[in-house]
Amino acid sequence: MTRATVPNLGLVPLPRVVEPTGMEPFAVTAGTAIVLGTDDERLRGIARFLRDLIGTAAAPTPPAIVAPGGAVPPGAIVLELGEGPVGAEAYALHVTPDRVTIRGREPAGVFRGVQTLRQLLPPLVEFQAVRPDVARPVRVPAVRIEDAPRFEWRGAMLDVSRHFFPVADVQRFIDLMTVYKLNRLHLHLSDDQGWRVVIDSWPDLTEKGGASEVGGGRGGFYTKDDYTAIVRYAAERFITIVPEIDMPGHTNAALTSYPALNCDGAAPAPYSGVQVGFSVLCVDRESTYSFIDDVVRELAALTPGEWFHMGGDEVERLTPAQYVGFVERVQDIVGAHGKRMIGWDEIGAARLRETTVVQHWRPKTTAAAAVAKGAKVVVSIADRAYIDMKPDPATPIGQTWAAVIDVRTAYDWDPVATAGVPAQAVLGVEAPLWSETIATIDEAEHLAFPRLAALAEVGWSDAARRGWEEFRLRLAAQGPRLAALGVNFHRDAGVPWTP
Ligand code: TNX
Repeated sequence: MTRATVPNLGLVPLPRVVEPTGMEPFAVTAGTAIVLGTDDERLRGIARFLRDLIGTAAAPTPPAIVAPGGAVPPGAIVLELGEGPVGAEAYALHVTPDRVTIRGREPAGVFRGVQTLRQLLPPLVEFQAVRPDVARPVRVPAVRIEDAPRFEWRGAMLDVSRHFFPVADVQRFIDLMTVYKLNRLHLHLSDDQGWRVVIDSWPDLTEKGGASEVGGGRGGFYTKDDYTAIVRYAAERFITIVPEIDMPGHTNAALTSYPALNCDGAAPAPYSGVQVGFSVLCVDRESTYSFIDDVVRELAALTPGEWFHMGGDEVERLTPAQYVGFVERVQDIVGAHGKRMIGWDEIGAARLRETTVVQHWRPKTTAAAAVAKGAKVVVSIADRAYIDMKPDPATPIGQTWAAVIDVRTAYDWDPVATAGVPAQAVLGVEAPLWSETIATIDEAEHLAFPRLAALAEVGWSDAARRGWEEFRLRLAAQGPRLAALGVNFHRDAGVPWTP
C-alpha cells in the first residue's frame, strides 16, 4: 500500500484536522537543522529527541540543533511555543516545501506534534542503523495538521508483579507508548506474587517479597534509583508514571515479608500461582495503617505525578464495612501525602473525594455510583481494553476470561457510552497488560500491538471522526513502522497488512 492510497496519511491516532496542501514535499537533507523558535529547556530536550530520531536516516550526520534568536535557515524544522489549538497536548504541524513548523502552547503539545512528524517520515527512520538500500532524501508530505486529544488520560498498565520486567524493558514499553501519544504508564508494583519497589522503612518487602513470581522464577525489584530512572525517562516523553500498590487484597508478597500484617501473624509461603482473592491485610489493626503510611510516603516522594493507585480489587476476605472503612482510610493517607487516589472500580462502594478516580474494569457494571459521589472514571473495561486477553483464540499467550479481543473489538467502542456515565466524568482510557502469561518484553509487545495503538486512538481522536473501515487502512500503514521498531506485533486478520 503506498502512502497516497492510505487515508489521512496513515496517522495513528487520527488528528483533528489533516489537510494535505498539494505542495511539494519537504526533504530532510544534510542541510536540515532543528531550530528552536522559543528559548525553553524542555523544547531543547524535544529537539534532541527529534535529532536522535532522524539520526542518520537523511545524511551521514544527524541534524544540527540551532539555538533561538537568529534567522531561520531554509530547510529547517522549527519547534516553538505559541498560540494554536487549545490544550496542554495540542499542537499545529505545518509542512511546506522549505520548512516544517511544530507549535504548541506547551512543550507537551510540541512533543506530541513531533510524534506526528515521526509518522510522516518513512519507517526507515525507526531502524537503529543506516539503511543504504533506501532512496534519499527522506521526504515529508506537505500538510497542515491541527490536533488535540479527546481525553486527558490515555494510559497503559504494565503488571511488573506477576512477572518482573527490568528497567530497560519498561523503557522500551515507554518508547512504544510514545509513538502513539499515550501519556500515563500505570505500574502494578505489588501483588501476591511479588513486591517490586524498595521501601526503605520496610526492607523485607523487596528482600523477601521481591524474590518470587508466577511460575517460580526469581522475580526482581526496582531500587529507588531504578524507579526514579523510569519516572525520568517517562517524563522526558511527557508520560506520567502512576504507581500502584495493590491492597488490601493481592498482598501475599507483603504478608510473607512481614507476617504481622496478617491477622493470624503467620507468614504465608511465597506464591507463584495465578489465583486471586486469598490474601488480605489485617485491616482492623492500627499498625497496618502505619505500614501503608510509610509505603505511600516513600513512593509519593519519588513520584512527581498527581496520582497514587491503591488497587482495591477482588477482596474476598473482608465484610463490606471493613472494605469501605479501609478504602476511606487509605484515601486519607494518600491525600495527606499530596496525591490523588485512584483505585479499581470496587472502591466505588466507599465515600470518595471528588479528586478520587475510579478505574472501571468489570464488564457489565457501571461506575455510576462512584460518579454520583463526584469521582472521575478511567475506562479500562476488560472485554475491550484488557490487552492481556488473547487477540485470537490461537495465540498461545494471554487469557480469555473476559473475551478474545481482536483489534476491531479493541477499537470499535466508545468509552463514554460504555461507561454509562456523563461525558464530563470520563477522564480517559487505559489498557492494562497483566503478566500472568507473559515473562518477556517480546511477549508483552505481541499482546500489546497493534491493540494498544487502537486504544490510543480511542483515547485521542474524536468519536465522530473514527470508523473501523478507515482505521484498518491507517493501522495497516503502521505495520512497517512497528516492524522497523522490532515489534513482533500480532498480524490481526481484520487488517490488510502489507507483507
Ligand atoms: C483481574 S483486573 C485482575 C487481575 C488479573 C487480571 C487478569 C483486576 C483489577 N484484577 O488481578 O491479573 O484479571 O486478566
